[in-house]
Amino acid sequence: MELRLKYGTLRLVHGDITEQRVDAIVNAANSRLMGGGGVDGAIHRAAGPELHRECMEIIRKIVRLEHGNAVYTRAGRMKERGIRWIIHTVGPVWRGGKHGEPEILERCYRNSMKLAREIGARTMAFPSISTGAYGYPVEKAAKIALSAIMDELEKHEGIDEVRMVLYLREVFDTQLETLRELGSGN
Ligand code: AR6
Repeated sequence: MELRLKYGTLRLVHGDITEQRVDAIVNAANSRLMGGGGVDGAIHRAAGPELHRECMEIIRKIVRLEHGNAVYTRAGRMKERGIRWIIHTVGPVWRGGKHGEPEILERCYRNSMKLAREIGARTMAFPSISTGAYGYPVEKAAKIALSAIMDELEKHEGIDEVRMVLYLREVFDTQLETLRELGSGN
């Protein structure tokens, strides 16, 4: 499903983010940019060791990436697939919802899109940040993710397409339902 907003299109895809032909893919990273499991592991494997080296250079400068913030690196071997940048953001760890988790998650999406505009990425892909190892409930996360992306695409010029790439069928189905609800409310 896709939804056309003022400055760009939001599209939902069931698939693997490392296989998307977009300018930038977003990584659900950790504060140390160490690589890990889930989508982070898949991105590091696909990009190769150069990505880890670049991440460590960033950590030498900033020590840690705070939850909700975003930085970018090149895409290592994924360059061959047409991906130019990886935007790394750290989602909130779910602790019941009253510890600022919704605000942090929203900032992940908005800051990643701001960074994409700054580096000139016109197409980008997001995973469902925080809904794996960090335990954020999928439906709640879908509302925040899609509302933030839609709002950014209504307000800011520069990104032509944002793809939400959902790896698990049930996460895709939840996002689809949420987008239908949000889209019809427009
Ligand atoms: N493409 C797209 N989505 C994927 C892929 C893929 N190849 N693989 C998994 N997902 P998670 P988090 C989905 O755990 O919750 C890491 O160890 C997955 O099904 O990757 O933000 C980091 O280093 C889920 O829906 O990220 C951090 O320590 C979504 O990606 C921590 O996990 C997010 O799940 C971050 O946890």
